[in-house]
Amino acid sequence: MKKLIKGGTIVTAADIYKGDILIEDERITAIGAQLQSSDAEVIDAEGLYVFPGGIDPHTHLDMPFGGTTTKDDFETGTIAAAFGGTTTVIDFCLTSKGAPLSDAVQTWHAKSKDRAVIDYSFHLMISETNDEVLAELPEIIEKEGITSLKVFMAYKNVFQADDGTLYRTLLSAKKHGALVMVHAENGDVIDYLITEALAEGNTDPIYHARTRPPELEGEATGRAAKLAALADSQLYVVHVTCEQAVRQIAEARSKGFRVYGETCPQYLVLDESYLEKPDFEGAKYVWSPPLRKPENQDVLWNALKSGELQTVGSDQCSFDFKGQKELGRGDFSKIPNGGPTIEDRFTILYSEGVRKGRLSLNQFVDVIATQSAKLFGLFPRKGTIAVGSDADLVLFDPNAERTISVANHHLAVDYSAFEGMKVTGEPVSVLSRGQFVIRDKQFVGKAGSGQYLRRNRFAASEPPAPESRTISASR
Ligand code: DUC
Ligand code: ZN
Ligand code: ZN
Ligand code: ZN
Repeated sequence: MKKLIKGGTIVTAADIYKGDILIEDERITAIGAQLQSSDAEVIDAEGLYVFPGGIDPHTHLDMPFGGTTTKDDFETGTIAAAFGGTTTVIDFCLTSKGAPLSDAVQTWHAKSKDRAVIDYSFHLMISETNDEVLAELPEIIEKEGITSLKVFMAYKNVFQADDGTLYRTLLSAKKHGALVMVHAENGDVIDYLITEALAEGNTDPIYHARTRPPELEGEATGRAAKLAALADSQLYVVHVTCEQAVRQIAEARSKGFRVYGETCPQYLVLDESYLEKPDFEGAKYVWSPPLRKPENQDVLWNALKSGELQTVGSDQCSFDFKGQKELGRGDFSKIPNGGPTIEDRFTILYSEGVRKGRLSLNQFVDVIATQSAKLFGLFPRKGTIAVGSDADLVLFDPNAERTISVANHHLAVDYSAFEGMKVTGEPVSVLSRGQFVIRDKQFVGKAGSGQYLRRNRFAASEPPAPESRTISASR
């Protein structure tokens, strides 16, 4: 069955225009003014924006962490994502030392296959670079289309890899066309600060932030950027929270290095003071890196606007307050890190970004979809509205007003990180490959209808302007 979306205002990262979109099967087959089709279902989009479906480059669904597992899985998580205007998620596949990478990938396929309601892909965590791993990697990149690798510079004795592992991953990624992602915090020093805080009896959630100061994010970001430059490879820094880290990324880019950065909605609109909420409620706001002082928010918005940061990921990683976050009562280091953000990423960026004049409509589409499609090998199939692209579309009412709350969200988790926040703009209908997943604000999709996406190899579509490609000794 064909569909004809009529009368909407089509917005891509480059254009804004009124037009009709014809969909046949899974793809867009025509875009134009006053399109006609005798055998298409007509969908009225008058008064609505038509955006490309959001791409969330950073989720943790059904992920074991800190002795428990995220409350939301590939079914509840992708349903909530769809309600929020996201049609593609790229989740982090965790690996275990000593086990084949392919085992981990199969585990992630099993978690997602019959559950996801929108399309999805995986990044692959690298925690060691011995001969077995380096031998298996090219095959995984080729066969699974997993063209992004994640290295943790923090979480000592859990996920943390050393600099040698990061460097060898960067070299291998360059050779095989992958993008290396880093969680950039100095895990060794954080480990010391946590031990010291607990020994002094400082056990409340606020000490999560005090033991992970922004200097240690800036330091690790700069270190990773310099290793990427030395390896002549490419680097993507996930969840950038602070000025110190933005500065390191901007400096590397100004020298022409392929260094990219992501921030998350929570760092744009929440701050460190949330960790001081009474009755242990601060635990709801424990992310790593932590929420920062409010002055960092302007730095992050400005970096999105200037293009120093390219993307916004949710870092969706939800744990119930009851029974899960509570594991850290009396010891902040045992609070599972992460929060529910997948459903609100798109609307918060529109409401706080576009409506408040911090981003143009085109910039909004760029950071919410297009840049992730380009960096992670999905463009132009995903991330834009063009003939031949997948019909992943969001029909968006720019004037709808709503209050974010656990009472109306679609996740399984028992709280909202943005409880009480008033937002303007809401997805009305969402299509994934030509099929409605959300129609008139109702879920009409099906578990298992999301497809696994094999992605193209990394290709720097717009390398930063090379000013000078020498590595400076200073940090
Ligand atoms: N940060 C979080 O907040 N959650 C899980 C992983 C991470 O790095
Ligand atoms: Zn992380
Ligand atoms: Zn994460
Ligand atoms: Zn997370």
